[in-house]
Amino acid sequence: MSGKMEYVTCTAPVNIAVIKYWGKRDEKLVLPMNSSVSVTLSQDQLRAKTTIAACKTFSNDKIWLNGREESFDNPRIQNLLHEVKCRARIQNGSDLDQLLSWKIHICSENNFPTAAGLASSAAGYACLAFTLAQLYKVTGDVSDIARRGSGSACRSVYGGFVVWNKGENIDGTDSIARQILPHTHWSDLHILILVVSDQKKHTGSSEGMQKTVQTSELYKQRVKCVPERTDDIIDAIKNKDFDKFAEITMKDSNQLHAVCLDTYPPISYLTDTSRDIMTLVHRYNTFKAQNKVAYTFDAGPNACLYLNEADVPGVISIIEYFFPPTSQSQHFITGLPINTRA
Ligand code: 2P0
Repeated sequence: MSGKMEYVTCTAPVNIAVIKYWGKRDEKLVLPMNSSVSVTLSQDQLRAKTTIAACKTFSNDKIWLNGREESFDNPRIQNLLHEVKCRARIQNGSDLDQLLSWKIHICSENNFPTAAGLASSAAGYACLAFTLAQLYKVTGDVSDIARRGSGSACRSVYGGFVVWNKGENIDGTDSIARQILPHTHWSDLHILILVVSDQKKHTGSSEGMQKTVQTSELYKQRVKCVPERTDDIIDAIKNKDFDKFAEITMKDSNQLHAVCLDTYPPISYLTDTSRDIMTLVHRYNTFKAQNKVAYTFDAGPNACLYLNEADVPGVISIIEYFFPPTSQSQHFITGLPINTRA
């Protein structure tokens, strides 16, 4: 330690789920009702970057997100920080007592537009957990630390194809993410992100999933069928079986939005344009006599399309033909090779 100040900077990527996380069995520990599977995107194009400085002379903990100061009194941040510090004390004994007593300043920013409608909290909290772990010299898996910030963040700790096992333990120790395979396993798999609307979503994910668990009958059925679907998509990834991968991805996205609509009062994230994109993808796949493109939608109207690299130019030209950008619906289209985290 240098005496007066310590600082660390790290980056973390975005991930897009193909088996969706929706619903918690423990709100405080952020333990999910079902396991989920995702693909981590390349950090060249989409990433969060966090710098944390700890200083003897800082009088308060502070945090800035994309240049704006936010409240540090956020239970998710407090929970995450508490866990990292506990682990630091266990792993390092009294060596870090001085550093752990200093206040910290956190500065985090994303390199992608908010308009992209991506789960910025996943990259942001993964980055926060990883950077804090570096600062306090915590070793080992940090996915369960990231999970305390935002559930989906635990998947952004790893690159390539990732599963977040829901776990069985009540203390959440087995609710962790792990890499299924690195991005090199299926390096021609690409993602296109279509921005349908850059409006802020009306119902946040945390609130939405809580209402679904409380009120949806259909959700009980979803929880029963996700384990088999998770095993099947992991097999499809291992076998690079795009046809199967696409079918499961689209069915799971559709089921997520079905349980949202079955929530009372209903939650509706998709728009007419989202549904038009779904129709176009199915027509394209029918025309090609196999699944060439898969759509998936998170808690918003924007589409993420999975496809093989060879199909990217053709699919982009069809999308540009049917969905020309307008002042209301701008399009942010990018081809993203999957990659590992730095
Ligand atoms: C996912 N989503 O698996 C799903 C699909 C949105 C739809 O994970 O309450 O922001 O912070 O744990 O992680 C969004 O949920 O929710 C999410 P919290 P989070 O990517």
